[in-house]
Amino acid sequence: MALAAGTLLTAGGAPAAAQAGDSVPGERLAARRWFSDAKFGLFVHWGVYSQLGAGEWVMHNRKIGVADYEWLATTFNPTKFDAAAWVALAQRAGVRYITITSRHHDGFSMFKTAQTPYNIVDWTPFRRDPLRELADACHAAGIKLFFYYSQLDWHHPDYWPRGRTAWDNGRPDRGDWSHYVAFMNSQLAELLTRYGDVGGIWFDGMWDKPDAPWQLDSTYGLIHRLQPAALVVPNHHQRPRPGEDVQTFEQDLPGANSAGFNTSYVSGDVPLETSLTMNGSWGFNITDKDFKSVRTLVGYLVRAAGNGANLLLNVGPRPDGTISPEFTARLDSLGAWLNANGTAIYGTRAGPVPPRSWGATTRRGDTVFVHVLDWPDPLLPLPPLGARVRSAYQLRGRGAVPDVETAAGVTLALPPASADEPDRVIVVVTGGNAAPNRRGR
Ligand code: JFZ
Repeated sequence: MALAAGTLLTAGGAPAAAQAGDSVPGERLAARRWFSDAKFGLFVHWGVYSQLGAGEWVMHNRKIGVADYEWLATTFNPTKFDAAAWVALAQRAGVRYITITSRHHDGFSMFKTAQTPYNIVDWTPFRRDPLRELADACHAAGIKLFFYYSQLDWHHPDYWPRGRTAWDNGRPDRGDWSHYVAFMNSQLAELLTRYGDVGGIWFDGMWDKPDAPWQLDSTYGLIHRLQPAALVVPNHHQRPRPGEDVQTFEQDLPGANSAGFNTSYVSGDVPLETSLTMNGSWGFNITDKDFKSVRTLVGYLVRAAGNGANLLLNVGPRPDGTISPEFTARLDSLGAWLNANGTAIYGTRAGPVPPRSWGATTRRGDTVFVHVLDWPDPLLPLPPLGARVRSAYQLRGRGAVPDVETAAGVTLALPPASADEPDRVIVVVTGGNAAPNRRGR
């Protein structure tokens, strides 16, 4: 049946049922499918705050006044910044997209903007636009670039009335909120018209003034008009709203709410993402050496995928533009693991068995990937997989994995665990599409 031009399609390609207030054009549905296939992204928190080596909230935490922070910004000069080197690292790591802070809560723009001289090109001796250089390198490498954009602003005088994180930092006790919203929309228009194809905008900071008139419809409409395939990724820790394309969970697997500030609600309609620090800091923190092991990071990547979610893993580059060896070593190790096991991650969806203490499952069509992260027994009992098992084998080495299947499920005889393998991946070929788990998409 020929579909009328402009028919809205579901993620599976069928005509989309009308969703109240949120009809999604086919090109954005395709972008959502791409996002769900991508599975692994690199988060980059980098800005003037990196100079103090105490994380990206240092302006707030140390109550630095606007005038003093503006002086600090005049000294920012990341002369060793090399976009090609960052992208090469991202490629080695196996990430499919990069999300970088274009403007964090400190209000300093890490890109050339006509809306304010308070930007890296006009305000600092660096004079270059690192986002321009990174966009060019990403496009050349086939890596999508997303821009983190903070709605919260500790610098702009029109961010008034102040929000939850306000302190007396020298701004006037007045301002025009509509001017601030127009300022944000003008900057977003610059990011969406001057840097080529943009994967999307990763919003953050609405939580500072949750009841403010953010005029999201006009902002989201602007984004989708300028780049129809650009995704809106809001870090508001709430249920997705019309116009939003991804539900992202900060420092959490979907629904876990272990961080205490995410919603436990998990959308069944939009792609999912977990954002995660490698240590305990988003921005460069010179004393934070509490880095997660590669085994733990592989576990997060696997458990995110088992929830049908991406992992957006963070680095906080140093003020000179280099990335610390603790970050680069882990990214290289993750890339090596993905070189050997990536087929069980990329392009998959949540498997028929929701994540368990022992691990998780992912699926692609008739194939179920059983990720055994932590299981001491030689036998692993699984519930029914939604289709009969035709064969089972180890992803690495292709060695057969004996299985016994009954109406109660299938038991796998596992290969022995090894210290250097964080995830024993068992490929289970079934006789028909493996039914998704409660959140399969
Ligand atoms: C936010 C930012 O504040 C942070 O700097 C980083 O960019 C992260 C990815 O996103 O983190 C938050 C935001 C709000 C809360 C906690 C962490 N909150 O409301 O508890």
